Amino acid sequence: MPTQTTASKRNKTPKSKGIFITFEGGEGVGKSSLIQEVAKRLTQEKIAHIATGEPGGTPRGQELRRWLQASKWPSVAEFLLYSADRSLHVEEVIRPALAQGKWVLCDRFVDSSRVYQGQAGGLNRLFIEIVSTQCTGGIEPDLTFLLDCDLDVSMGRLVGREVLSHYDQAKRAFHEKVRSGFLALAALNSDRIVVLDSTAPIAELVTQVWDTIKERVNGK
Ligand code: ATM
Repeated sequence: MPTQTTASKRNKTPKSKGIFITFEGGEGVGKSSLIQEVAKRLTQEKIAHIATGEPGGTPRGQELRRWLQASKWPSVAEFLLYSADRSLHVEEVIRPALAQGKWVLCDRFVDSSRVYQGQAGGLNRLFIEIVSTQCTGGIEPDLTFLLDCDLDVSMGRLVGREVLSHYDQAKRAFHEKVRSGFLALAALNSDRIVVLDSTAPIAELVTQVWDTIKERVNGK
């Protein structure tokens, strides 16, 4: 079963001034386009923010991203590389931005490890939670948008990309596990994770994101 992040657990997160919003989902679901559009909206609203993502949110993280994509890693080593990337990202980018009162829009975070390495990859869940807590120092997203999409659509989008990673080439069964893993995680964390139909027009998705932000993080 996916790990549940309860509201009470999140309340123990050290208080930060900014708002931390993550975007999750399988590959080819359109996370980066949505993040760009939400960032534009924040700029219009004169809200200080950054858009970042994992793996590769720091210069050394970019190196780790190259390693991760260059070959297939044993599952524990792979998870530890994602974790090293996350630890650098939190310390060098996310925590400082939140402390300055900026909103952080982040393409993937711990939920990706929970699903790709845990649900789909079979890595021990407790191990993932313990290492991830050390890497994040307890920082957790205030809100997460899960872009969900039928596999035929998302895998069709991937075909248009120039370089296919080893993940892209993996069997459809793996992508099915990823999709169902994310949906299960969302069902267990409905106070934090909002599921969006990624086939909806982008303008509609931005409106949904904006309405949810106003409703859920209002008054933080
Ligand atoms: P993007 O294509 O969203 O940049 O993600 C790169 C890959 O990293 C993605 N591959 N696929 N499919 C998911 C994978 N990933 C993990 O497996 N675990 C993690 O913790 C993170 C952050 C990413």
